Amino acid sequence: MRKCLTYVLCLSVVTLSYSEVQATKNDSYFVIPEGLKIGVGTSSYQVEGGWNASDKGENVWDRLVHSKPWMILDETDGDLAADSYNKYKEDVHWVKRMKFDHYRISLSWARILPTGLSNSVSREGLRYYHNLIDELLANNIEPLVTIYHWDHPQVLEDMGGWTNHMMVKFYLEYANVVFREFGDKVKVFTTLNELQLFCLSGYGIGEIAPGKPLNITGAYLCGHNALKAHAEAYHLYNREYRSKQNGRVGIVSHCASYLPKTPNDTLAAEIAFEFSCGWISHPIYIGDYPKLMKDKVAQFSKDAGFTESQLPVFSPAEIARIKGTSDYFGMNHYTSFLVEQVPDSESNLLLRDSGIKQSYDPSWEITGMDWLNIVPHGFGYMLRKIKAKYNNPPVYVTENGSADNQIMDDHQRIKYHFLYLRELLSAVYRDNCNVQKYTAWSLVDCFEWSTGYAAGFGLLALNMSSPARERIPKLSASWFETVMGTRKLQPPFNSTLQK
Ligand SMILES: *[C@@H]1O[C@H](CO)[C@@H](O)[C@H](O)[C@H]1NC(C)=O
Ligand SMILES: *[C@@H]1O[C@H](CO)[C@@H](O)[C@H](O)[C@H]1NC(C)=O
Ligand SMILES: *[C@@H]1O[C@H](CO)[C@@H](O)[C@H](O)[C@H]1NC(C)=O
Ligand SMILES: *[C@@H]1O[C@H](CO)[C@@H](O)[C@H](O)[C@H]1NC(C)=O
Ligand SMILES: *[C@@H]1O[C@H](CO)[C@@H](O)[C@H](O)[C@H]1NC(C)=O
Ligand SMILES: CC(=O)N[C@H]1CO[C@H](CO)[C@@H](O)[C@@H]1O
Repeated sequence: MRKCLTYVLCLSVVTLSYSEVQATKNDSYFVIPEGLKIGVGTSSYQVEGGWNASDKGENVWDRLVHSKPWMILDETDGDLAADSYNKYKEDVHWVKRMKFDHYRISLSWARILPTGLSNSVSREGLRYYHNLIDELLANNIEPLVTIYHWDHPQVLEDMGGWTNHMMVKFYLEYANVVFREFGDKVKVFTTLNELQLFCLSGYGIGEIAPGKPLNITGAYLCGHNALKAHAEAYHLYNREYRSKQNGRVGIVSHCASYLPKTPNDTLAAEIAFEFSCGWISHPIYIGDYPKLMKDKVAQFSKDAGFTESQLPVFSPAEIARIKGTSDYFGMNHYTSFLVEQVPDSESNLLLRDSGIKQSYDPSWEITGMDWLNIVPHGFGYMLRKIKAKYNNPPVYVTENGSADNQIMDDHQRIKYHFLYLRELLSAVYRDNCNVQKYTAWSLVDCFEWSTGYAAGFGLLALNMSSPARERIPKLSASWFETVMGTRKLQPPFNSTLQK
């Protein structure tokens, strides 16, 4: 890729027009306010490696990559990944170097509980996470800890995993160990990451671990149990830990934006929202599954010859138990889609039941992942929608990032974060959206599930041909360092960080 010397020359490379930079007339919108913290994230299976270190148990990802390597685009695995199990100090060094406020990590269930259950807790597993968290705190970086990010123990999967209602109890035992061990140091916990994705892709389509193609029935069952597990963990924290530890507990929802293909079709956008983001946010913020979703699935099930709706039913007691179980609205947002209502939807598994078809606007710029278009206004749309629908909860954007194909001069990633952060700042200043955290995905190129290492989201690249897995900063790392150093959104530029 062509190097460019000044910001103006960069414009042609990143196709960021002058008017796009100027679009925010009010310059004070570029200042990052006191109450907005900016950080970066990774997750356990995607970076740690050490898959068989000490007494760690096997998890569903270990099983999938070893038994069905063809399910990963480049037939790679997370056995070594970024070797963060051994190189966590280097990761923290870089987070510090870029002056980020927080680092979002997740814990490996099978590393902490090798048998999946709480009767045997791994001392080595606990030690690793204590070391990592202590290193962050020593460097004045806030740890955001996700308890479950898709890598549960295989032994629990052998009992049905998230389709077994006992998973609620297994998860609660694990969460209890986590709160007890780490709650003195960690003040932000996330129970589950992107329930929609691990249920739809893991148990509906079966394209990620545990790789079970159980159709929408399996996905809804997974979601039902996972929502209950989340709520029980929240209540456990309230009952046993909150008064001493004084932290915040929430869940992270996958909220892509669905924009009406024709301006008058706002119902299509509403249906698509309720089937995706609303599937888990409605039970937590309003109570029960969204009515639109219940009605549509009931009708679809009937038409398909089922005697009952494929969407399980919560009892009134369960509805009450789940409602209100979140101290913040955790949101992962990457991109947007156009939606329209069609008689026979051939859309993805989830939207099929809704009669919605999704597509892209051909004018949107695509990135290294074909589903990921750069649509900053869709991000603002989602932030305002969450404010309006759920009474302006504190929002933590827990993931947001753009993919490339091992490009070091990642102008497009800088452009992405510039435009999305600018949109976020407008939502905060102009629309009074209560956004408190923004987290770039990801610190380092990592194992991107079924894509393997074929596309990286990292601000740092990895030398994959070296067993030492050296971290090499991309251009976006220095851009973020400047943004964080000045606490002001900066136009794209091009000086690279030195180690
Ligand atoms: C751990 O797995 C690696 C392959 O990733 C293998 O080479 C090594 O022998 C294993 N170690 C143990 C102790 O099983
Ligand atoms: C999934 O379920 C729907 C509704 O019953 C059915 O039309 C479809 O063929 C099923 N798909 C697979 C792959 O079984
Ligand atoms: C929206 O408007 C278009 C063009 O006027 C029309 O074809 C379409 O049927 C309308 N859709 C809805 C849902 O009203
Ligand atoms: C610019 O934004 C700041 C912060 O929200 C606000 O106080 C100020 O009034 C705005 N100025 C104009 C000209 O809109
Ligand atoms: C990656 O590692 C290999 C093997 O150690 C080394 O030859 C190569 O120079 C490294 N590449 C970079 C970009 O550091
Ligand atoms: C579809 C999607 O958003 N995928 C991303 C979700 O988040 C994980 C990290 O948890 C990324 O690796 C995926 O690419």
